[in-house]
Amino acid sequence: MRIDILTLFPEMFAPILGTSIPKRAAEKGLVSYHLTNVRDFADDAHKSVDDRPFGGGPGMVMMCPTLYDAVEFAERQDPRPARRILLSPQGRVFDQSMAVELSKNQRLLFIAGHYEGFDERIIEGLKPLELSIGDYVLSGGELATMVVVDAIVRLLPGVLGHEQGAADESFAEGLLEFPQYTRPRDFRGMMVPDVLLSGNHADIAKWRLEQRKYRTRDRRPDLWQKYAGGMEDV
Ligand code: 4FV
Repeated sequence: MRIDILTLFPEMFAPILGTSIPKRAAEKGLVSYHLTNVRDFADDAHKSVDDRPFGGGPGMVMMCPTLYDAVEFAERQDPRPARRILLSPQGRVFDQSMAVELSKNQRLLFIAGHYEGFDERIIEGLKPLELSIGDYVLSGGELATMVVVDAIVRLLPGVLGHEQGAADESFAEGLLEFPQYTRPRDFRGMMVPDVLLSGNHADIAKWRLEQRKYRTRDRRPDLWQKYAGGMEDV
């Protein structure tokens, strides 16, 4: 998979993409990262990429010409068509099923914004998939891009070895994960549940499913509604 990232702060990405699983995935040749600084496409003396909003109001808006030039330049660097993804609070809220779906693409191109947001014609013309990582306002799209890239890259075949674990089933079945325990058995008087030490795999599986249901019902009524369709005890 080829991942292009268009940003005003390319220096933010090296620590994240150059560490742990995202790094190893690139070392294995399963993904390549390509950073493009949008400001390199500003053609006025002040290298400006943003301007005041028509109609007034606070803040600045990212301009069309610079961003279009940056996208078209990045896309010319590889013949494979790119799935354009723009990070913004107005987007669909990202989740595991979207990570799975996006991990099936050959090429992704992320547009990370700053300021108040984007000139609407960037969305109208470039028709990116608008993604939000949650209902809060960040100072830029870079952190959101890193979150989405991390969630996708770890799903690429061959990236995760034995790490591929229970966590990945999370959400896949619509339930939160069961509680995990490891040594020591007794930590400051807090014991590991006996069932997990029983060796009885049927009992362990039963207990874990009960825990997943209880946690989901208790902590995520939205997920429980989807899973249990509101039925009390399933
Ligand atoms: C955001 C989010 C987000 C809004 C203005 C960057 C900021 C600035 N992106 N999920 N939540 N973006 O807050 O994706 O452009």
